[in-house]
Amino acid sequence: DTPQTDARPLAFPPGFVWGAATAAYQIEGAARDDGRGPSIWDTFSRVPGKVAGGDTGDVACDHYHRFRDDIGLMAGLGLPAYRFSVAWPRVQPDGSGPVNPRGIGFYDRLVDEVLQAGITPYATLYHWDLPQALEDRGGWTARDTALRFADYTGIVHDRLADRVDTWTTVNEPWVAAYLGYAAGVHAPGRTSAADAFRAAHHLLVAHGLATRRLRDGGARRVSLTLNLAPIVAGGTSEQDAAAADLVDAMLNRQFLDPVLHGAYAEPVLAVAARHGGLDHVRGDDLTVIAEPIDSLGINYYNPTYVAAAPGTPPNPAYPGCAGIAFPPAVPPLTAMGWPIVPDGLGDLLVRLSRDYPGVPLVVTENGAAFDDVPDADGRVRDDARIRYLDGHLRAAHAALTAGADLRGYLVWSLLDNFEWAEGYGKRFGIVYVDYADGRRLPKDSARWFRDVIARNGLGGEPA
Ligand code: GBH
Repeated sequence: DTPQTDARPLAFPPGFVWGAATAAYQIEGAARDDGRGPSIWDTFSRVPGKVAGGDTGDVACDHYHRFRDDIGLMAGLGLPAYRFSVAWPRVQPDGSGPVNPRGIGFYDRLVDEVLQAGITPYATLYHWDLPQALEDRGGWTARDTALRFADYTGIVHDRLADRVDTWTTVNEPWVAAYLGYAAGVHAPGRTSAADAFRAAHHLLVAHGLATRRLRDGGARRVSLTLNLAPIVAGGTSEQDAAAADLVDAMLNRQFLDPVLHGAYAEPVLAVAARHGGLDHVRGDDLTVIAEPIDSLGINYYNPTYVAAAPGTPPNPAYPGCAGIAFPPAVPPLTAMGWPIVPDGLGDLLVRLSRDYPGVPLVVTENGAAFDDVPDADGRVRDDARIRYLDGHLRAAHAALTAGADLRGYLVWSLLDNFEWAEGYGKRFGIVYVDYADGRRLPKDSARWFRDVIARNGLGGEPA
C-alpha cells in the first residue's frame, strides 16, 4: 500500500547506472580508531551551537565496524553502484607525510567487499573532512592544501587503482568554500568572503592537480561533483533577471566555467577582485583546472529563488550579492525546509547539456529528509520520499528525452546519517538507522527503489 505515483511506466536507457551515495564523516564513526587523525568536522562539531543537539560524527552509523552488513544490505536492494568517500585523515592523519596503513586498509577492504557483492564502486576523495593539521596551516585558503591533496590522491589511487570505477575528486566545492569560510555554518566556521574566494579557487586547483595525478596513474574515470541549482527570479523586472544572473554566476558558473570552459565568468572575477583580490589565481591555474573530466557529478536538491531587493545586505554565503533577497521557500517542503521542485532537476540537466555540451552527466546526489518514524513492526512508511524520488526521476527522464546526456542516478542517501550542521535529526536515508542500537530498517522507499532498479525504470502500477 505504497502511494499511487504517476501511473505512466518509464524506461531508462540500457546501461543507466543506479545507486546510492554516502560520505565518510556522515556514516563511519570510529573517529579515533586505527590511527585516524582529527578533521575540521571533529573540531567544528565541538564548538557549542554549531551543530544541532551538539551532535558529532564520533559514532555516526558506526559504518566503520558494520560495513560488511551495510554492503549486504545494498546487495539485497540490488544496488548496481555505491558512491562513498575516503576520509583523508584516516589515510594521512596530518594531511601530509606518512600514510596510516590501517586507515587506507579500511578502504582496501571496503572496495573488495563492494566488488564481491557485484556493486560498482564510485570513490569521492574529498567530502569535507579536511585534516585539522592542514586547517591549522590555512586550510583551503592556502595553496599548499591543493598540493597536499594531489599527494593524498596519489596515495589512495596507488592502493585502490583500477578497482574503483569512477573517481570523484571533490564534492561540492561551493559548499566547502562558502558555507565553510564565508557563512561559517560548516567547518571550519570562518566568516571571511576573501577567504572563501581563495578556498574556492584552491579547491578547483586541487581538483585539477588530482585529476592529473589520477590520469598519470591510469585511473579509469575521473569526475567532479558540484551542487548545482537553477536560479529562479521572483519577478520579471530587469533587476530580478540581473539578480538571478549574479547568483547563477556565484553558485553555478564559478565552478562550471573554469572546469568546462577554462575561464572564470566576468561577474565572478569582478566580485572576487573586490573581496581580497585575485593574486591567488596564478600562471597556468586555469589550464590545470580545465583538465578534461569523464563525467560531471550533479547534486540537486532544489532551485534557489531570488528577488531584486535594493538595500538588502549580501547573504553571507553570497558575497558581492547586495540588493538580492532569498525569499522563504513555499510548500511543499522537506523536513529541511527545502522546496520540492522536481522540474528543477530537469531544467538543470537540459541547461547543462546546452551550455556545457560534451560532458556526460551523472546525478551523484538527489533525495530528501522527512520525519520518518518506524511503526511497531519496524516498518517505515516514507510515502513522501517515494513521491519525491518518483517525481525527480520523471523529470530526469524528460531531460533525457530532451537530449540531456544523463548516465546515472545515485540517491542521497543509503543510510540516515550525520546531516552536518543539522546533526542526526534530519533523516535522508532510504534505510532508517536506529542510533540507540545501530539497527538498520530499510524504509518503503528502499523497496520501491529496488523495484525501479530491477525494471530499469518506473512501473505503471503502484510500487
Ligand atoms: C549535500 O549538500 C551534501 O553533499 C551531503 O553531504 C548532504 O548530506 C546532502 O547534500 C543533504 O544536505 O538555500 O536553503 O535552498 C547539500 C548542498 C547546498 C543544499 C546549499 C542546499 C542551499 C539550501 N546544499 N543548498 S537553500
